[in-house]
Amino acid sequence: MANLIELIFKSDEKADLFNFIGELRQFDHRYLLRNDILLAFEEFCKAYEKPSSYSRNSRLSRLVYYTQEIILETESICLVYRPKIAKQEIYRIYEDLAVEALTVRELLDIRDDFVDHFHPEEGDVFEIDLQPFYDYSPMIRDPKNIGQGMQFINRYLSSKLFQDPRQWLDALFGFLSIHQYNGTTLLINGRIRNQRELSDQIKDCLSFVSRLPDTQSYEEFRFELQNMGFEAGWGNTAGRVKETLGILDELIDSPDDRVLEAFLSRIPMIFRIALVSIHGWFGQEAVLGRPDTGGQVVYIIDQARNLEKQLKEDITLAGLDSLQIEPKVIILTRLIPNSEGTKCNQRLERIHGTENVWILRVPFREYNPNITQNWVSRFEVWPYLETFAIDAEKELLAEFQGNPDLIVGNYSDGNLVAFLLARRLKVTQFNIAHALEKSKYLFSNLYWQDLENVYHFSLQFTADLIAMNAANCIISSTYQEIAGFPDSVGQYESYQSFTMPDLYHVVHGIELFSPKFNVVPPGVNETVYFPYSQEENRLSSKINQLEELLFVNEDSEHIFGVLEDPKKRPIFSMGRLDRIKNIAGLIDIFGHSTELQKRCNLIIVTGKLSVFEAANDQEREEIERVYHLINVYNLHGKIRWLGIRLPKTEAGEIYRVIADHRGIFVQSSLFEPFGLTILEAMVSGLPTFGTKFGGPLEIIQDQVNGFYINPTNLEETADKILEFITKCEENSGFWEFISKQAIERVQNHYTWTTHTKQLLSLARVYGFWNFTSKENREDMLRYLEALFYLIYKPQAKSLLDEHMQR
Ligand code: UDP
Ligand code: LCN
Repeated sequence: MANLIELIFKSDEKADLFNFIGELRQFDHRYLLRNDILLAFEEFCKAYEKPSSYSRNSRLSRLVYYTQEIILETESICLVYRPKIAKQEIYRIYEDLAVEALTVRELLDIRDDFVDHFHPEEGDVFEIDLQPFYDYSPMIRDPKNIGQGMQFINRYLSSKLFQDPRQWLDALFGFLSIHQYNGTTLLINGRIRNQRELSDQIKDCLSFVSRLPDTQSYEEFRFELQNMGFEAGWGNTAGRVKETLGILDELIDSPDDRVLEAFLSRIPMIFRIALVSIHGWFGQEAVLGRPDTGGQVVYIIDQARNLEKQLKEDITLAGLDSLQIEPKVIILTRLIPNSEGTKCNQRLERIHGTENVWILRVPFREYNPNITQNWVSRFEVWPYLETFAIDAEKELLAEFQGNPDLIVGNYSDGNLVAFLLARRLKVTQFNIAHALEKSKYLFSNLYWQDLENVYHFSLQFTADLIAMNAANCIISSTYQEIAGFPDSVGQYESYQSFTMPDLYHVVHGIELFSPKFNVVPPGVNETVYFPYSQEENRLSSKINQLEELLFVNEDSEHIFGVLEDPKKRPIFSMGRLDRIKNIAGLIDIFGHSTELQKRCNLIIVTGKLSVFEAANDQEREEIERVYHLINVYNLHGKIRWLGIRLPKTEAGEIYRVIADHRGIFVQSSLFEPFGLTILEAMVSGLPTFGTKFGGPLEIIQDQVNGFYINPTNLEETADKILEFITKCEENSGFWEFISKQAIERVQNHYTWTTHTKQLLSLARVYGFWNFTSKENREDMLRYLEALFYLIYKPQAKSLLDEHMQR
């Protein structure tokens, strides 16, 4: 039993626990989540006149604080207690306060029973358990190191090199022998036949290059190196070759993780990368703000552009320029024949400002053209992915003229396709979630059958389980994405155990302590998003036009609202009209506070503002909700709503124009997996108020370089904004102070240069790890394939049948 519960039972707080359970029974629902539980505790403390110290410091308060959910059963309660990150305990407490610990299996049965889907007399439900596959791989121990897989693996591998040098040096030699580019051998040739010869030749080669001037070009001594057994790839100058061989020499003599990391980061083994992103409108112009089209597109284009830059730098430094190596990055997406004026019907499109970064669009097979010729919601793409992967494989091989060296999946659909491709091509697979829908929608798994009609979570969650377990490495933008906070569950953590009533139970869905997890945050495109004070870089010709657009212009089709006093401080927000983005919630916050309306205007940018333009019910409802709230609170004259899609550079300038007016940015999502708009606003110098649900909690440091809000608490949020505005009015430097802090936060922690360097290091380290450990993952991959064929495909088939009727 949990120590804490034991202590409560031994103290006079036992009676409090009894009374608190009584309080919980006053709720008219039986499944209580953390917010309900905290509210009930607040009520309990009031009703029982507890001192304020009790609600914070008592044992019961601690138990309540770390309890994630409570299910009220007829004669007992079932409590899910998360005493610390990535640890869950389950208890049943009976009316007489007898306690028993429950297993995950029992919890899943209780949840099924709650929704009347527990029928033991009909036999067990299929149980998915991936734990056995992780039993033999090394595991991180301390939760605070979750998400630092690369450091862990480097330490693990270097200790192996130390403990068992013979075997590991053989492996290292084997690894160095396999590298080539289009048939040209790199690094070492057949003159070096084993690790012992490698060791000897390194010393000879080091003494040879040490006699050369550091700046001497590799081309001038390449034949001497070749004779000693070394091919291109060690460096572009004598100095660089000396350094790289020196690091390898040190690694062989006294291995440690730092040296291993330094060495691997120099190995030229990545030249061709496929980034897979299927759903939405993937393009460079006029797509942001369209349904399913937001940060993921921005992220991938910026990442691809920076990858090319970094690969080129690495190739030059490795001394490979003379081999005419051209790194290539392909963003694989779907081609949409009815492209609505976008370029999404073009097969190939080069990314602006790059030499060899392409969008490659492959169409879904036709099936029912009413569906497949058009945009398909991300919740409905599932039936088309397997054949898409088969078709895309051929196109990728043709475009790359060979295999890619790395496949990176994005979002559930892209990750599944990455899995299918990586499996067939035997290439390292990386995953990026962007948003795991499971944590976005409350009870999405428990009520999946009711939601299936619209969301098809049975497919999405199965695809997630397959792809996240198959991936060699998972890139997350924040730590919380993996393992949450002390008081909230992480996005990946929510896949550890869950029930899909009548379909399956997941008793161990993902291993959070696996070194496959790596936190690598994204950056912002610094040529588009930069501080408002950098006058020299700003779009001076456009500023007046954007001022007019934001504050004055009247255009009934794309702009709603005329400001009574355009000089008031602007509160700004920009986002898609997705329900979770909660743009309407911001109107509610603003409408709720007359004081806020007195002192500020609200300016909102979304891709559209007419119900006739809505692409789906969610968008339509959100647009209607916004108009409704504007009328209910009578916000006319105080709000501007722009349904526009601006070219990228102008979208960046908008934040700066708002900053010129000493405005603020508010991001009011009900849940935000990461939140690129937060980075964009902060680096532009806007004091930013970000939702405390999700990624912004990690980007912003509250009161230091921005502010947290709970957008469901209208009054509290309005008060926080008002408090800031009052401080700015009382102290003319306060806005500038927070603005400066916000800029520094992004510039110091969120850059694409750091991101791509880390990503490429990961690609090398995980490539080496797979090679040297000879980790046999085939058993797990076979199990995952079984899930694909036996669960995913039948569900996809029934969705396809439904599509064929439309
Ligand atoms: N964006 C835009 N116009 C819009 C809505 C969004 O240009 O009407 C851009 C925004 O600047 C950001 C991205 O789309 O670059 C949204 O990314 P974020 O991570 O904030 O949210 P997502 O839409 O991915 O959930
Ligand atoms: C998807 C989201 O919803 C955002 O929170 C992220 O910032 C974006 O993807 C990029 O990863």
